[in-house]
Amino acid sequence: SEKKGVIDTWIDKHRSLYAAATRHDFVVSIRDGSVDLSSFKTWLGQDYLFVRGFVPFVANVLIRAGKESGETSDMEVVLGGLASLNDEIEWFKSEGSKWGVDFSTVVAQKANQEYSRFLEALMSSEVEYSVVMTAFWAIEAVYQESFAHSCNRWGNDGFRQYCLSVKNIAERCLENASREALVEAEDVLVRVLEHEVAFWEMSRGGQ
Ligand code: HMH
Repeated sequence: SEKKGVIDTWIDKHRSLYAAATRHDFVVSIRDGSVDLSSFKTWLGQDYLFVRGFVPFVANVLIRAGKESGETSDMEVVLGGLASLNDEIEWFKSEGSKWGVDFSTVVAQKANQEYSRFLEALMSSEVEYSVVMTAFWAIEAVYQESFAHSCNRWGNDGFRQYCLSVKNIAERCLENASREALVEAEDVLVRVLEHEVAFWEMSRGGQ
């Protein structure tokens, strides 16, 4: 953690994309309270669907952490993440009823569908564990960083610590990864950031 790892090097290299994903106008508008209600409701419905698709992805990471990781603690970290997704779904449901968003009628928009397809592709056994862990970290870290100062759901210290644990797992795996896996992991990190930007754009667009 003191020495700069490969993930931080990549984040530096793709700094403007990382900033676009974590300091998007839509998130800033949630933070300062100026958010358009219909955009917020769109985000709520779309993110609820996203999380439902994210659960099988994390379950796949959990299975791989049990089978392929050299460290027993990897599985416990991922299990903690899966458990918090259970709370997250409950949180979405209560926000949905608070704001009058009926999730049963929400249909995934294009950016959401594309993000789901990307997650499905990552569930293939062809994709290396180090690459999957990098993607997993990036997906969680974008929300942690985005909401660090505005939403306790993702801004709390426990979630911050959990993201750091996932980052440490990814870093450890990347230290022993092949040249090809490193290229793929950087590409996957960039693609997560692009999907997150598209997700915020979609939310801001409303409907
Ligand atoms: C789009 N990315 C999106 N939604 C989420 N709930 C997360 C990441 C969780 O970290």
